[in-house]
Amino acid sequence: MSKMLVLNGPNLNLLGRREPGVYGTTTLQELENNLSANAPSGVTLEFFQSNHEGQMIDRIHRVMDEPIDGIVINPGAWTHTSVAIRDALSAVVVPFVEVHISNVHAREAFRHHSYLSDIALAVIAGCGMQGYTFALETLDQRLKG
Ligand code: CA2
Repeated sequence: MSKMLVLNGPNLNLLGRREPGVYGTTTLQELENNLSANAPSGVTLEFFQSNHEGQMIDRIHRVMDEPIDGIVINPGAWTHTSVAIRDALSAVVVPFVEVHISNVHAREAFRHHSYLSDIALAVIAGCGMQGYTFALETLDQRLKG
């Protein structure tokens, strides 16, 4: 049995309600329901979304005192701005996969740099909601050795 934490950063609470051409029509709640229903065998999931950087950092820190085996994070715009989120993920020493719904490399230049990618187990971009599933499978495989 393993437990994974799925984190979503700022504005991702708007999924399915704005910009369907970029982010699709699935809401965050639907995404979380789908992931729970189709999680890899033996894997339980917990979800957290915040628009507040400090709240996200606090949530990441709590992983140090919890039986969390892996993190999937779509850091949203913090990807391109936040040394603080990087430092938090670095501190907890739990493997994480960085997910982007859109192909950030096919978008504006400011989305091409990530403060997280070089310390991530893997980076997935442009696969839509399926990217979260790929991330969970990647973590599951890694944890099984
Ligand atoms: O492609 C991704 O998943 C992003 O992480 C999404 C971020 C963006 O800043 C990154 O560059 C790439 C933005 C999330 C905004 O989410 C919305 C969802 C629906 C409607 C409006 C925004």
